[in-house]
Amino acid sequence: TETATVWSAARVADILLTAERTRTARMSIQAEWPDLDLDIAYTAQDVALADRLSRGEVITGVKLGLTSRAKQRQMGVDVPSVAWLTDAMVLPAGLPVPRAQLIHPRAEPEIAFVLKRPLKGPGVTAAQALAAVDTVVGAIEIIDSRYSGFKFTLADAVADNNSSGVYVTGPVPHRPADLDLGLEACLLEVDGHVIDSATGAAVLGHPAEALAFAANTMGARGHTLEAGWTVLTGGMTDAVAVPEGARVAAHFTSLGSITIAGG
Ligand code: OOG
Ligand code: MG
Repeated sequence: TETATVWSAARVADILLTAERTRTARMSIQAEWPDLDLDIAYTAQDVALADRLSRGEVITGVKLGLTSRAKQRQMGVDVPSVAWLTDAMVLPAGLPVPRAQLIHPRAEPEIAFVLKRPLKGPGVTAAQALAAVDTVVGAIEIIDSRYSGFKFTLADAVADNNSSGVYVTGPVPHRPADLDLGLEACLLEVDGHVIDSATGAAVLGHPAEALAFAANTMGARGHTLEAGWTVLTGGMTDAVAVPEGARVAAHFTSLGSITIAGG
């Protein structure tokens, strides 16, 4: 006789952390457990975070998911989401993609904020969010879904910490007041060929809207975005697969250039 599977947020977290550790992609969890909703998914995210912290990792910030039309179209999900960043996800500038840790890495250029003051929603506006920013930097995020073929629902992706992999931040910090972030452009290159481009306005109209969304969504769950944290505001363009031996670069108008070897 078959025992019915007992699903819970803790079980979802355990499945996805095991998939991450063993570099084994799996099918959508929501396909197996239709009751997996956004609430449970965010709880699974927090359970997984507690596990990461128990292994000695330290929170470095948060990352937005699916904040641009490009990403929403690519993934077939049109609702933004937020997830955790820890120091284990920091890729120091100049190092290659840590391919041995990842399943199927994809790169995406992002605009990132470093906070000088805590931010806690609900009710945080984009202007209030921007006033809490110390510096703006360019970033490349290397995402890595635990779902085969990056096929997932919104709840699946949230439970999977928004496909977190590693991230590298750029070399030219600016004060937010010195830039028009809606107009800050980025060229995405693979092996020297421009394959996509976007400006900051691709991110919810302005990256500060993504920061406000993060503060409000985390705030609804009782979490504060802390001073010193980095906030990745979400991929500006489609994410691109990072072939072995390739070189991916993001060139920003004011925020400098970041190059990552595919490993
Ligand atoms: C979900 C995570 C998305 C972003 O910047 O949109 C994300 C995915 O596309 O796998 O990090
Ligand atoms: Mg991203």
